[in-house]
Amino acid sequence: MRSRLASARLYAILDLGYTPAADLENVASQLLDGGADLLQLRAKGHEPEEIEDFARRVQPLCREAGVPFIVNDFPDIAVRAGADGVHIGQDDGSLLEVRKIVGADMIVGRSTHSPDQARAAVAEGFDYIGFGPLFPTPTKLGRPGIGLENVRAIEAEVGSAIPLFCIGGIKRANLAEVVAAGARRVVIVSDLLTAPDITKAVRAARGTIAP
Ligand code: 3NM
Repeated sequence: MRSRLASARLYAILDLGYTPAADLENVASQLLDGGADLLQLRAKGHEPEEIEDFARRVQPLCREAGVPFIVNDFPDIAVRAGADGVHIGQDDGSLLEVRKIVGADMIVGRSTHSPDQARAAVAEGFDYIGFGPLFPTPTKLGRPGIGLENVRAIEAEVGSAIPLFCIGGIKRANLAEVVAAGARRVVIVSDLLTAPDITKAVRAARGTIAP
């Protein structure tokens, strides 16, 4: 699964803010069919018991597709659900604390919101980072956009050490511009989950980021 991470270009997130719980398997299958290279479950505001249930439902689909499955925020749930990794934010403790729960083999990713945070995550030893939000986004309210100015430099510096996924307000409509600014890997959430044909939307995005 680490080799899948190393070559990943498009990271999709199954976000319960957009996808009703009843549609999880269906939408996960569409994201996987379209060619998502990584899949995260993000269920802000749901109870841990519920999130574990969601994770147990999505995990087998990712496993069958050979796509790493990452759980947002909950290392213990990631372990119990048989996920391949966990993603944590800036306020969710240190890598060492997470490693005590998930062990040495699981993928652990970190959200970063500035070049300095990105450098710090590499120094700490995270397996990959999100870098954003590039643009303000309703999926993660309250953060200004970083913009595209730093993307090329941070991709050259940090992205050569660990996979760096640009995130936040990225859509098929601006993806070419994001790639032209130097992004090699991206996370796209709402633009894929709200597309009328999710599989087709993922395929189009995947083709733009890595033709
Ligand atoms: N994390 P969309 S931005 C989940 O900057 C998330 O760390 C961000 O969703 C960060 O593609 C973000 O709909 C939301 O803008 C991304």
